[in-house]
Amino acid sequence: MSDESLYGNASSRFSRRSFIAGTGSILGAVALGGPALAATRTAATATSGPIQSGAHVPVLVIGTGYGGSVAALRLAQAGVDVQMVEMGMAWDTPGADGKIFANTTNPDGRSYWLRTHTKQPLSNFLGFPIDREIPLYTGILDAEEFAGITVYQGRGVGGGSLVNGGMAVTPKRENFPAILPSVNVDEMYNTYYPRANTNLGVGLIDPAWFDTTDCYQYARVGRKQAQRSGFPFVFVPDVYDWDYMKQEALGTVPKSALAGEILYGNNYGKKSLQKTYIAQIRATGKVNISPLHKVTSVAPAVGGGYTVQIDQIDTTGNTTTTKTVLADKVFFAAGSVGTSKLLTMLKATGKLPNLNGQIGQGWGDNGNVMVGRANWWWDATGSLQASIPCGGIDNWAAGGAFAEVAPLPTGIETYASFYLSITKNPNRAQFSWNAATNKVDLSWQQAWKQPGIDMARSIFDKINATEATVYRSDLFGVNKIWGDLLTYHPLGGAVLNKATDNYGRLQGYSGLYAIDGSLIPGNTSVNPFVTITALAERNIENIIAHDL
Ligand code: FAE
Repeated sequence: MSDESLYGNASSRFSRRSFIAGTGSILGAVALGGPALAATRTAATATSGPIQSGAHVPVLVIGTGYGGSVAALRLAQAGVDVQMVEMGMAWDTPGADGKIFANTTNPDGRSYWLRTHTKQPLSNFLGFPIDREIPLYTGILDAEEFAGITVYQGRGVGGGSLVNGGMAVTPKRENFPAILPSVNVDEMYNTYYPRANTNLGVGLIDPAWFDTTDCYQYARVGRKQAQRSGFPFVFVPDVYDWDYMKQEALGTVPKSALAGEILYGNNYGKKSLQKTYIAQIRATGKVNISPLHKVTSVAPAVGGGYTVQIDQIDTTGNTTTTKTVLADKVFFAAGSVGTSKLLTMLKATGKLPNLNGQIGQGWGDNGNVMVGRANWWWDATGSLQASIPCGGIDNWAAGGAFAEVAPLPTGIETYASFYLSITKNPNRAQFSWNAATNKVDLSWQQAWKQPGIDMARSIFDKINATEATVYRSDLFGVNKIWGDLLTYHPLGGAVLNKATDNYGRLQGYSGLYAIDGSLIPGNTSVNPFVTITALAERNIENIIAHDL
């Protein structure tokens, strides 16, 4: 069966989809399709399956990433029926190759969100472009393009947890006040970070195994070279199941990290939200998730609550049905970009005019820049590379950069060391509504990456000098050293204690909340999802205590 037939047949895949279905959460025995929202306020028949037009729901959560999953779980545990609405797919059904997710080295329709051409973060190899044609499909990785920057995001039930490297890093305590100045540090480090780490299933690689396994030769080269230049190398926790990876190396289980899976999903081994928070959510029986449903509008309803417009889409992105539901409370958990775009549009178009002027502000790229270095032949990095990074170089205090030693799982020896750096880049952009295009723009400029590049160079110029090596210039174009046109870590746009109160309640409207990466003003000093999760745990506890 061709990729086209596999990943182009929207309606059959959609109808076969098994929804994560709870009970009692859709109050759906209502007149469908009519302008009868008022009548639905009395309707109360529980069903499962996709959310029904005309439903009246106590809580609607937009998005199923980290923030949305924490909110839904804690609300359900507090006895509240929750509807989660997710624009991406459920990712619970294998394709014709028997796998749910495509391999990083062989992208197909499953790999990209509504693109006919891949947009790989490493666009070139030996200078040659490696992007290729793929069928249009609601795939898992969105490479969303704004002026000057491509923002990579996960699409589907589980959000970014489906595509990320699983690096689960708690920032150093001394860095926290600069990350979220209005948040009590003791509470975060005594209660909410531990809670997030436990629920996410965070663990560390066995250092003895690290020292001997072929698949981390690249990271051992990274460690040796960092230390020879006087930089601390630190192990980085991850949500990958390290025991599973050991079995992959022994050949006793199907391979995932050792088969190069990461960017387009891990079929085994990684504890994405589907296996952690969302599994717990299912167990409550009080949460219903509607995949391939995109929220397009939220506005106050006559008589209280909010009218939410939702487009149900097929796997080519076309709207098949437009639904209107009434929600008493709405949680924006569509990710930094998704939440910011919605709120900026809703404020500018008069749907939520009382949102304050901080909406859309304070957006940053977590200082992401990528770079490769060419090693000498005696520093081979290995043809087998685990796709899950496990260590980084910490030069945050002295040089403003934390560099994850990243894999290049090409299956061949490249003699390359590859790094994703998180830097203290101070530049912040703003989302704004463009009435001419009916779209939200982001004011980022390509030149704004330069401080991040300079900070990353505080590490790699020194390593190159010590090792007598050079930068690779063939990975991001022809003669282009820095991967400076992208970010994996969008943060901000509805910043805590500015666009919201100190717990995520959106200013100007009661019953509307932001509870995702949009709350964090542009930088977390490390990879962000543990902080997003911990902050959501903190905020939802306060919201449940006071608002429900
Ligand atoms: P997110 O997880 O993005 O969830 C938002 C969800 O909302 C998505 O599922 C969207 O499809 C959905 N959505 C958006 N708009 C709508 C709408 N209008 N209607 C319905 N649904 C909507 O948000 N972070 C780390 O800490 N460690 C890593 O190793 C790491 N690696 C990464 C690698 C890659 C390739 C990428 C792309 C990201 C990586 N990240 C990593 C970042 C991390 O995944 C990201 O910060 C979090 O996923 C953000 O969590 P949120 O809850 O904010």
